[in-house]
Amino acid sequence: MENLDIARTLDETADLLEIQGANPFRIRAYRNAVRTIEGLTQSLQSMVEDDDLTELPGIGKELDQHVRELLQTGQLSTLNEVAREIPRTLVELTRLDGVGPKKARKLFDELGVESVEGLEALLDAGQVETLSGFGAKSAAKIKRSIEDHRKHTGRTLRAEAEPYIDSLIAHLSKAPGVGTIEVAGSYRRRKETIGDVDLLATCDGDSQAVVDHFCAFDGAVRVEAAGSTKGNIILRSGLSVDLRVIPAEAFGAALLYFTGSKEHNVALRTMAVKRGFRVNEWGVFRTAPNQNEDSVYAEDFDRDTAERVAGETEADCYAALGLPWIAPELREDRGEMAAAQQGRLPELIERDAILGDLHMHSTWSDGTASIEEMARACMDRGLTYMAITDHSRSLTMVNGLSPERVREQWLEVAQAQSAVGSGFTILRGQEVDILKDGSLDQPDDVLAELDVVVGSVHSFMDQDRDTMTARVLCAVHSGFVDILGHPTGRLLGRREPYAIDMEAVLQACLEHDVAVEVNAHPRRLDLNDRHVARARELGVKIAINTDAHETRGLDVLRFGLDQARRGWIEAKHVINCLEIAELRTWLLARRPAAGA
Ligand code: DGT
Ligand code: CA
Ligand code: CA
Ligand code: ZN
Repeated sequence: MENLDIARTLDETADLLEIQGANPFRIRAYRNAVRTIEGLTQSLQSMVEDDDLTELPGIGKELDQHVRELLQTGQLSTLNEVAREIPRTLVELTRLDGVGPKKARKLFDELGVESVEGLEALLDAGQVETLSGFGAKSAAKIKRSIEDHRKHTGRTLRAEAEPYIDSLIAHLSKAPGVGTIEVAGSYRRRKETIGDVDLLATCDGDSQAVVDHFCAFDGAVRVEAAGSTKGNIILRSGLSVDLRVIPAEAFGAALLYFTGSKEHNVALRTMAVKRGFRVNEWGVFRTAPNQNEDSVYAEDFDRDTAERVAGETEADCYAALGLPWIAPELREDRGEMAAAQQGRLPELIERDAILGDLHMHSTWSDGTASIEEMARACMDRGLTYMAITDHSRSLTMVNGLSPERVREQWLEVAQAQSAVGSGFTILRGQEVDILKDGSLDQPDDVLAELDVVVGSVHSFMDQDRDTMTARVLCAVHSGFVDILGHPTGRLLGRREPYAIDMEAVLQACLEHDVAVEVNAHPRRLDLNDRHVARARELGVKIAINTDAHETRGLDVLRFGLDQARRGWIEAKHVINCLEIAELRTWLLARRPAAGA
């Protein structure tokens, strides 16, 4: 079992225990262990013999036993026991917006609901709204979240696939005769979710041996296909992985083809045909000019007379067509072909360009680290500034800050600042709720004294489009909001974006010089790639923030960068690429004078 499979099993056990109503401390112990395991760089399998796992944070005797049992048997008896009382399918119910563990239990106990499908049937029959604690409104909400949920099943967050892919590549690199290995497909294009994984490899020997080695991956539960140059396996998580073994001289052409997107491939082929070339997964071919130009498919040209002009690397293939190499993030047929032809491809933002992080939480609200710990973790990651942005008072569930507590927090910010020294700057920020009516969840004097205000919607997300748009515009017009946080409120695979006129929001952000956030959390990643591209087109500033709730949460920055790159973003568009002095100048200039 991979670390991630162990973490997943323990997490599921915790979910079931929660539905069962077990002791919250016990549940938390499981969750802490999950967090620790997810953060390990070594495999538990390799640690279990020599190391005492209880020395790891969050792993006590019980969890140590669980990990050992899972590694030895692939099973967890505790999970099996709880599952006798609570069907495992109930966990899926708790993932629905509007159904927590308590409601799932109630639906199971009183109506015998065991699955999302079962729940849907009872919703349609009107049986849920009559249950105490539910009502028509909450039934309607659950109904909507079932629809949201449906749209996403089958796709995997790229961030969740990443560790599996890393171990697959490590495994594949030990195959006999294997050369270059690359991940193609949507994963390489850095899409937020992926349908399946497309691996490519070269080999200088027997390609069948490489496929066989691949199929023996111990994370595979099923081998779907194992041909001489192609294999497909299914991982425990359900993720499907394709492998294609490619001759080295065609690797670039194959990488280009299987990276896609399909739309980019079609655009590329169309252009190639016009210039007297054909492109397929084997290479770029020069063809006689008088061939049928109607079809862009490479199959219908005469292979014997065509001259193969490129194939070994992607750059060669593009160059043969007179184009610069196009970054995979741009390959969506959204103008990249024209930009490449005209020499105006963007200089996509890189990790090193990010100097600070302007959205994160501490123990003052729902974070797990102190302000100083967050600051030091940012410094470890090479940043030179940060804003601490805990929640505001209306979010009582997460201990949101009252005006009094905000002022108290500033004392601690000052202490943390002097502790870390002047080489790093801690800005006084806050994630201020945009309330139901569009007003902000702090009095003006507090807002005016904050260095950075991230304005976000966290409640009443089911408002209709006009109401929601007016609400957010009101906050943008207030003059106090510097950054519009996670602007659509979506949670990938869990919750759809709220209904909002993003064009109107972006226009207003432009007018009031408010930056929009690309929230780097892999489940959020809003703005999405198209909205990011539109913001760039309009000239709206972008912030790429982690929204970290623990020090490790700062590591998600790269997913935000990926999303920004998919929206053609360069460092010059991003406010947290500014040096602190420049950033301060921007913040001060747009802040209404304090007390005025
Ligand atoms: P996914 O897996 O749904 O997240 O998206 P992709 O883009 O990874 O799509 P996938 O796995 O079906 O195929 C990988 C790439 O292979 C795709 O981006 C383009 C190429 N490809 C696959 N099938 C076709 C096809 O029928 N026509 C063309 N032009 N390209 C294809
Ligand atoms: Ca794919
Ligand atoms: Ca595929
Ligand atoms: Zn938030």
